[in-house]
Amino acid sequence: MSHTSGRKRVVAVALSAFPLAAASVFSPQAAALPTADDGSGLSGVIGETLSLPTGSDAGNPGVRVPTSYRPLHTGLDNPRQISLTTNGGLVVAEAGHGADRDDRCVGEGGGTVCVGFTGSVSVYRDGRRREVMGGLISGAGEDGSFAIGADGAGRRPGGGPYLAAMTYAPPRFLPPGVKSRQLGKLLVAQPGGPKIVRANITAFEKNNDPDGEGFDSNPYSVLGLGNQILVADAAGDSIVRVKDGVTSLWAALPDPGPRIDPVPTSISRGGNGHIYVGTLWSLRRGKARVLEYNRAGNLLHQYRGFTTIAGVAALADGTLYVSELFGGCGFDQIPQCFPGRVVEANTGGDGRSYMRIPFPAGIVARGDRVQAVAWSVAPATGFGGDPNSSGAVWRLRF
Ligand SMILES: [Ca+2]
Ligand SMILES: [Ca+2]
Repeated sequence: MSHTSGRKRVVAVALSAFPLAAASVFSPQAAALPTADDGSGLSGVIGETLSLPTGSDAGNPGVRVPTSYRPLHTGLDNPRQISLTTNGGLVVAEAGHGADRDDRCVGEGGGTVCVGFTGSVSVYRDGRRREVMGGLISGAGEDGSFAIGADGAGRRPGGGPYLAAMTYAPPRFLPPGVKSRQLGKLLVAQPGGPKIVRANITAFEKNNDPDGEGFDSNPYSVLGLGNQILVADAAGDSIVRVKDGVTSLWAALPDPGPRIDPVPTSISRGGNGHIYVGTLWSLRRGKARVLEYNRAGNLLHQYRGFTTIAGVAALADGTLYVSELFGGCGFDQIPQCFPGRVVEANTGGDGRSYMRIPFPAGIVARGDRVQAVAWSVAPATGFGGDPNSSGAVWRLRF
């Protein structure tokens, strides 16, 4: 495979694997995903991404290019959401690397998706990894990149079982022999214990369709609170509440109009107790927003001017740390520069600063101690097979 076609495949899989409202690797559209050479189907979206401006870093007033990062944990399999526990643990969702067997692959060329049970939820404490949920369904490209599956993970502040938000795919798009009972669900488990379905998030979307645009579901991020659990349905454009065994709508995201979807990829609790939601905003550069809600689900503020948000952390003093999955460099600059950056902003609207981080996702902050996922679309074996670019958690210093 030539370098060029390899790069196109990366783009195609990237766009199919992330929760665009109408495209995921498991979706009917993706089953017919073009190889990016035939000029049809998703190529319009692909073209939009490839033509993203490359000098956009200079567009932020007050830019300073901050300082340093240090890998804390490497060798992770498509790490996504991370969250802190009250006793200092870091919960990490790993979407896995797809299948370990060739007969678990469907599709052809750049649209090939391999499905297995390689996803997990782990807790890191004092540098040690402890898996608390394993055997989670995972779909990925043949090389294990751009997986989806266990995209969200966390724990309620009082402890209790760990939480996993599982992506959705129609069962008919799974390879023969692959069971689908985890898909679209909120799973809970005690360490070493059985995985239990706590709620069917996708069924809520199917039955209620909060955005009125038809059924499309991809549970992608989870937040455990004292008396409720919130799940962001990235394709449903909603935040679903699970409380006392009942699933209900916590918030429908603002509707930006036809042809654009908010796509909530991330949800976290800020230092002020409010809830912050990060959005992909249909991959529109500079258009993505952070939404701030009170605990009842009322929208308080919107912070604009971001690109493809995949993680958000908010400090009590108004500092925001925002992961921009495809911010900064474009796909056409790989391998000289990889897409992705983490932005330090604040709710007062003053200057922003940024750090180039390849494909960042989950992010947490306590004081000035910022930890973010890097290489979130890479398997443990590394992006493009380079072990230096395995999924990781980095410590950032702004
Ligand atoms: Ca819908
Ligand atoms: Ca929508």
